[in-house]
Amino acid sequence: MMLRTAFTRRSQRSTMEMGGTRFMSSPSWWNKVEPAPKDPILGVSEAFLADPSPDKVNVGVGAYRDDNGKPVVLECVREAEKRIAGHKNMEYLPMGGSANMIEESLKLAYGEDSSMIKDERIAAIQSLSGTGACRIFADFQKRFSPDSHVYIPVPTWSNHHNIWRDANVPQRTYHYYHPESRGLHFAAMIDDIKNAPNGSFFLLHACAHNPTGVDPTEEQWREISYQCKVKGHFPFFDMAYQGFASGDPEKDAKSIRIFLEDGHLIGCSQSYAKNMGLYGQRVGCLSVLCEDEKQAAAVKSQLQQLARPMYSNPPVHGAHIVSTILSDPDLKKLWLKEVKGMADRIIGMRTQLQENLEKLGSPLPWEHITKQIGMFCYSGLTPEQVDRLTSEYHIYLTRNGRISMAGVTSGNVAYLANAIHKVTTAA
Ligand code: PGU
Repeated sequence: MMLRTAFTRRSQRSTMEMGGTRFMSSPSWWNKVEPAPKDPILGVSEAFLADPSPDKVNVGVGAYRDDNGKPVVLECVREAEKRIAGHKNMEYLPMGGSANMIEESLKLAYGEDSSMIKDERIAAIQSLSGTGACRIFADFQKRFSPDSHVYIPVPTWSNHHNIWRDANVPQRTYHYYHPESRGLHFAAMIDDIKNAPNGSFFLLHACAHNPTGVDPTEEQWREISYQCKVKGHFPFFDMAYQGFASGDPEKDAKSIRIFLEDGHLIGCSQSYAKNMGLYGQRVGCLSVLCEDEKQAAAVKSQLQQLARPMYSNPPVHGAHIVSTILSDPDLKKLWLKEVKGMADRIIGMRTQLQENLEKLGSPLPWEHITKQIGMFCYSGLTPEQVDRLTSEYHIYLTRNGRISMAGVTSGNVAYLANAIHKVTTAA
């Protein structure tokens, strides 16, 4: 504190001495810069950390916690780290990242025996997790389809808007969520697909839609794929939660597989933040399915060239962890078991939250808590009710009413339910 005061006083001086000459110090060129608005998701984590209350609960950020509310490092990750320790150097990866990690990632998204992988039709690079994959893709879109828009669902993960904005790609929206039914606004979504100009870019959440927890059924995906095909749209799948919807990464890739069966060329962002708990390692994969091997090689080289001036090449440790796990049958089996364990704990918490609210005699409907899937519950709480949860109960969540079910535990579910009941029934 003392230090900061002394520093401020010194920096406020308007003149300074140098070599016997007095200089007027001019104001910095950034002195008109205003503070950036708080991030709607990560800003919630900051506020949570700053709250000294022992009762505080963080159901803001989508980060998995165990039933004691503690961050989890998966056993398969611990084991992979042991195997890596002392056996890997810390050299730069190639610009495109780890070839082995990429190959394993493509198998997860496109299918173990995908002919597209064998035919080398997929241009893919290791990315800085899901965010980095989306951003490189958005830049690629801008560079090679400069007049195109991107169609984004309403609502979506807030950072999608930032990513495509900073890549200078204009955004349009398509209907997705239907607030009254708390389900998919399927008919309106299809209309928007039909009404978009031919060849539009559509951003789709592959599974466990964030923030709504509402996914199309298999049959609805088939219709979405068909309509996109009729219009020649380009689907870009953001798959940040593979495994978190059903507990099985294979099942959660169904949307993508349907589009592949229908002969689409697609783009795909994969993240290991959630399903391997590698949040801070920033490891993911960006892929673009091309018409042939030659085109894929060209696209890959361009994706690499977009990455080069930004961060040169991706971080190495997370890539080693992922490739160690996915290329060893026993570790992969352990991973699949652990993903299922995380998904199941969340499903259990959904049931408990709903039951607790019903036990309290809440007059409101809460079935959507158990109907929705993935990490989030789109609760229907208003921004004002969220503010009360935070100010009166130290419960932190985003103002759109999204509850990260991954932060709900046997220890805090009753407290959470009680607080929700209070702010939704009492004035
Ligand atoms: N795509 C979607 C749909 C996401 O929900 C997230 C993370 C990402 C991509 C990016 O995740 P990476 O960590 O870059 O792989 N959303 C979380 C995490 C916090 C955040 O906003 O980045 C969330 O709470 O919505």
